Amino acid sequence: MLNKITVVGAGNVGATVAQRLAEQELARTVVMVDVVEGLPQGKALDQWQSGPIEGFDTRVVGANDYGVAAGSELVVVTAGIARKPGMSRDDLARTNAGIVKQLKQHCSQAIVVVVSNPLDVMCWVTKQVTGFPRERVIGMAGVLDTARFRAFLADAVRVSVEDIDAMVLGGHGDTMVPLISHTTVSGIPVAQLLDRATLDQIVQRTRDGGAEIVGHLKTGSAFYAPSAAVVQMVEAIVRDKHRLLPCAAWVEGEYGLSGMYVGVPCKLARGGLEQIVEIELAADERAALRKSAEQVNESMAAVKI
Ligand code: 2OP
Repeated sequence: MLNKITVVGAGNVGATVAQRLAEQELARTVVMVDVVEGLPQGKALDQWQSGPIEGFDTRVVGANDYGVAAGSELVVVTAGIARKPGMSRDDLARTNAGIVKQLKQHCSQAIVVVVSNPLDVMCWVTKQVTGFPRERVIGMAGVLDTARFRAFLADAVRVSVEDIDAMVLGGHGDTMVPLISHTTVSGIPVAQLLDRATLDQIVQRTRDGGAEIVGHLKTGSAFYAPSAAVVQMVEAIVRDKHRLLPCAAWVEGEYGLSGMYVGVPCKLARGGLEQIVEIELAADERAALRKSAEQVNESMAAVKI
């Protein structure tokens, strides 16, 4: 276990991440930082008091400034402000950059897992502002998108979700790339079990996964699956598991792409991103990944920090 993990943001995603981290005892102390007075303190106290029932000794602490977060070995960034009418992308990036600056100052050695949207651009802002190497700035999206894909596939095939092995690459948005060619059900290629029309429907539902939930909640977005996805990545890092998971990583030539964050297969271990693993893709998947990366590039170009 680590000594200290900080979660920036005590909203639904942040607070659920903190609770899951504590339940898995991934750190001695989990710090939740949020600008709203009383919110992180109240939620942290409540979570800490669930320890005797859930059986964890992790201390959860809430704060409104980053002093308590000092020296964290790992930071999960869920905070950020949503774009409001009249706000430009630059306003958005600047405000989010302000959050990240605090991290650079107080947690200079931390591995940062970024969750805030727009995900791929926020990863880039974090890397730029902190100057941290790519090993220490990783984005969460692929694990979530893959979980949605696996859930829908398991439902269609009528098997356990545990039997579905899959990976979704690309940016976290409409252009994400579920890899049908590498999706198996207990080793059986999924195309042998589901017809093309069903697979296409599932791919589309995966792409719309976040929006489908916003459609139900109206004033909020998903947080149970996103927080589970973050904690799977954190666990891989803390326990040095060398897990191969789809994450947003800074590419330097892998898949023929450079200078952007995009979802690719990543090995996660104690140092953070250990390796981007290059695999053979079907021609349409490679083209889709390139298209997705172009879109991330356009979003990055539209932002000045
Ligand atoms: C999601 O996909 C909002 O990015 C979040 O649910």
